[in-house]
Amino acid sequence: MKIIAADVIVSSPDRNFVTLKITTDEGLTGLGDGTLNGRELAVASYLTDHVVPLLIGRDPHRIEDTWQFLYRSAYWRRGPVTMAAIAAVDVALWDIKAKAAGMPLYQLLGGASRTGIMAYGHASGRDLPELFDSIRLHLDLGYRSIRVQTSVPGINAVYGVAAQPGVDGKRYDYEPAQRTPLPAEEDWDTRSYMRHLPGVFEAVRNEFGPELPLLHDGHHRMTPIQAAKLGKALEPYDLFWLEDCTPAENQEALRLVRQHTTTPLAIGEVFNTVWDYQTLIREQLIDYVRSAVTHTGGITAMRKLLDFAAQYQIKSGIHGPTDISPVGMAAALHLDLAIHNFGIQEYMQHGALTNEVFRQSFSFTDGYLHPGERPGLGVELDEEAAARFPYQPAYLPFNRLKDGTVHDW
Ligand code: CS2
Ligand code: MG
Repeated sequence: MKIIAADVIVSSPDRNFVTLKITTDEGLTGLGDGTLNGRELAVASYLTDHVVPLLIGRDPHRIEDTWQFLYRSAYWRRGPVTMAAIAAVDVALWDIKAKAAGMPLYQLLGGASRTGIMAYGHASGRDLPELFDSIRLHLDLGYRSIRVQTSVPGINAVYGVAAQPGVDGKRYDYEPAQRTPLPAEEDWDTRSYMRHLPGVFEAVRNEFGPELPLLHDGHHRMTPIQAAKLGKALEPYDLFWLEDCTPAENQEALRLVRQHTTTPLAIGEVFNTVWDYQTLIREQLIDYVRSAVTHTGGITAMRKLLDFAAQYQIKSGIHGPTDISPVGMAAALHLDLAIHNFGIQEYMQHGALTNEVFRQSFSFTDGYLHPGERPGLGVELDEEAAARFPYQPAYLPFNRLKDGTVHDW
């Protein structure tokens, strides 16, 4: 079998997506997600201008060889753009191989290790009553694990708090990337946030009881000692995890956090290779690997990363916001079902326009996701529908502290 075409499809139904479609001379096609929020065109160009010419004529079945070729022959390795481009090719090839084998991808990855994939959803509120309503909405939607994000008195805009909480029957919609010519500036103050958050979790536990798994995303904003202090303050509320509590370029920073708290830690959504995790995994400094298949070199690389993590009893917590396309989500679900060290899967639901462009076969029942039984990934792209939604420039916001200093968003 030979690759005869590779098309890069950039579309913007509810938000921008970059999809790679590989076609073989035997009529099989495979899809891969290369969406990098706010930098989509960089990956589209990397694919179109540098990778696609290298794919034509190749044997699509040689996935590992193609991965190594794209990673090593580029000379310039790692990084979000390169690894998203490699991921798009890798996932498309796994889609083709599973279709050629006539089985859903998870079967090719070793078969099912569980009957379903526990998912968590995003609840948020500008105040406690709105937050409680949002949690109830997600319980009604079938979620059995909930991420809690909340506004903070004195701060105008905080990550993760939905513009429309969905209480009035509208879809719960939090899309951080705004279709604006420049990034929106948001304000931040860590001390206000750290004073406010423990009280929110106390109220949520009082309202919903001790069992409901609760997660929170610190979104890279605290120093190591602040993260240690917050982790400790949240211990009475038994969080499933505290995510991205501090920027982790300096992996050793987590040693200080670990010294002070037993709150489980999840990190990695902005990571792109196993190398970003070496110290974190070897020294048991995290409990969950947060990478997305789309941003970490695809299924081939993610499986190796999760196998490494498994040696340290560290589990998966794959990144699944709406800026991971249904193709990237499907790839994650097949991996989630097959691996042993599965922890939890993030699941933000895509909008109606996105579901018009991407026809998916995964299901969500009583809190559990399943990739479905169709051969391959189980996602098809409607190219005519995709063409109706051309790319629109969009940026993620950024933060400034009260004194004007740029801060992690
Ligand atoms: C977040 C993301 O879902 C999460 O855990 O951290 O929503 C993140 O902000 C976006 O993916 C950025 O594009
Ligand atoms: Mg996050």
